[in-house]
Amino acid sequence: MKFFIYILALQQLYLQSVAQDFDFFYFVLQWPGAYCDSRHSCCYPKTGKPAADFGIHGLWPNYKTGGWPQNCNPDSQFDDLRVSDLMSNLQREWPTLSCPSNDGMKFWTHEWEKHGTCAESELDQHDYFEAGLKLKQKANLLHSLTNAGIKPDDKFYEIKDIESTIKKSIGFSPGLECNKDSSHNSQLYQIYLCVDTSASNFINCPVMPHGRCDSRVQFPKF
Ligand code: U2P
Repeated sequence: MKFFIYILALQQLYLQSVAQDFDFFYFVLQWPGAYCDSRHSCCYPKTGKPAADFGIHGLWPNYKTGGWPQNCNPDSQFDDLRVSDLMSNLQREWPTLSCPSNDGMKFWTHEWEKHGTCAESELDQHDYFEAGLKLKQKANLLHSLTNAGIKPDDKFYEIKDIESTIKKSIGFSPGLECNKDSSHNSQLYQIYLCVDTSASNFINCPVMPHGRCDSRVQFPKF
């Protein structure tokens, strides 16, 4: 009998650990012009106005059936000492835009504690942030878009042209998310790229995020 209970307890432990697993990541980049030119407006980080480039929003573990795990390990808090070698890159590539103005710690803490802790089976804190930085470099989205004539100049572009340009460049279709500016124009806000569980290769999206984009969208200046 004791042996039976022991086996049941082991099985329970196993199920709990598997339940926290995930199938792929969304690597989410945000266009600062669209973040700022919307309902919530924005505040520049204390380190100054970010570059006119996509910034990292997050690297989010997801399930291929839809949905995602979050806040998986309350014992694993964000510790800036673990990413001290990445700090200037984080400030440049993963800038916070929320108000009031701050140095980014709050944003990275949120992303680590909500999302990163659900991928700890694959990446520790340092590797999680480093993976985000490497993926940003690998994607090089603004470069591909501007090369194809799609620029952040307040003009409107066909959503299918944005999609096909990114597909041509990274090999896989992105998910696109739009928001509305103060005149209710649909504008390009976030780009979702799907990434394997090692956080190093782009893959086909098992499930696409809901994007709310019109067929033509504005690419706002920043
Ligand atoms: O879409 C609104 C917020 O929901 C969270 N989100 C969305 C999609 C997904 O796959 N995973 C996920 O976490 C994001 O929350 P945040 O990380 O910003 O707290 C997103 O902003």
